[in-house]
Amino acid sequence: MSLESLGWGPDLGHAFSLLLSQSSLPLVPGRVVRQERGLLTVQTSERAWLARPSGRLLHHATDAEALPTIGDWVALLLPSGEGEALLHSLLPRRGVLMRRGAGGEHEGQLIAANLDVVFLVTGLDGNYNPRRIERALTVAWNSGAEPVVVLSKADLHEDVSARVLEVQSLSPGVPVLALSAQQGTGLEALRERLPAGKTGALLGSSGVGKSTLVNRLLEEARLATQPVLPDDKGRHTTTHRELFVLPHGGLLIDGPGMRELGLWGEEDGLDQAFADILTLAADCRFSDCTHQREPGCAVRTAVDTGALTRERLKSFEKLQREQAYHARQVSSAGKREHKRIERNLTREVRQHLRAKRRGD
Ligand SMILES: Nc1nc2c(ncn2[C@@H]2O[C@H](COP(=O)(O)OP(=O)(O)OP(=O)(O)O)[C@@H](O)[C@H]2O)c(=O)[nH]1
Ligand SMILES: [Mg+2]
Repeated sequence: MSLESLGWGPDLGHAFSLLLSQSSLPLVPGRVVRQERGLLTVQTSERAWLARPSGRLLHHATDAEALPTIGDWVALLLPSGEGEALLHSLLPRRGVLMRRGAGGEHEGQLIAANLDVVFLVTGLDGNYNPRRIERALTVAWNSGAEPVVVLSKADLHEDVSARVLEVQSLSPGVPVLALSAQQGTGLEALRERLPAGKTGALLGSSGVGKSTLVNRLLEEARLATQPVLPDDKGRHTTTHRELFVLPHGGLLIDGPGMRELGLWGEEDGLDQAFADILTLAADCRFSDCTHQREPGCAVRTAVDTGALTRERLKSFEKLQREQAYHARQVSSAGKREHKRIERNLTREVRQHLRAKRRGD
């Protein structure tokens, strides 16, 4: 398999040559194409290798973001015979898709790296939830990739175009596609959003039909899929992440369904996901208008006239609060870390001075 068919380009080539010139090791480039818990599979131009991050890489990783994930381009050190390859280092990323870790508030969780497109999949059955779409759009914009909303299971809804219009109003400037993986309709529009060599990821709750869609695009039933029961909160049929090379050349990542998408990071995804509100706010009398009680507030006027729904404004404010709260949490965690480093440094300096005084 050529690296180009996996999305390799001149920038990566340059970064890799630079790495080679600084290292005496016989490193080989490849892309992480499968991730199952800590187990990574890296595809090189020759073959797929099971790979383990090197001790050096783990040692220098100060947070979760610095660890390898699906979609990453990496430099491998191959074993002399069979066995695992050593994942020596990550090549520079174009962006990462992250959410807040489900367990701890201070940890981000990597979903994928180097994405061009994030397909936010929502089922047109019972799964539809506008607030969830707004949240997912914010997370997707934060990754630096282009979001596309995919309304799946279009065969189960009698007025698909009305739903498409409704979702378009929630996602200004974002393409909204409706498709049925079961019937094979609407797939061409998705392929057009994922040209050859570009990487996309499917993001959506369990049971929305992500793997069914991949099977349909691959033109073979390669992935396991499973019916959703009426009382089901999601069965998590897919348990690992995998990158597929589709027949038309696009690259698509499927993974386990995700119910919660906590905001992570302080990127400007919120401003992009709610660009309509920001445009309105530019006309508020006060530049620091909070859209609560100030006179001359263009945002509240839009709510009063029905141009903006109250629910959408609430959703924006809620996500803003979540991001601000989280940013404070991160900065206090950052401060603690800083203090710890300072303490260690002071100790080292003291030891050094003491040693000097002793004359060693
Ligand atoms: N009617 C209809 N059913 C579909 C469609 N696409 C998928 N399904 C069904 O939805 C169920 C769940 O599909 P999966 O592809 O397993 O869903 P998933 O998103 O991969 O789920 P996880 O792997 O758990 O995240 C299966 O029974 C599919 O047959 C569709 O376009 N129309
Ligand atoms: Mg699946």
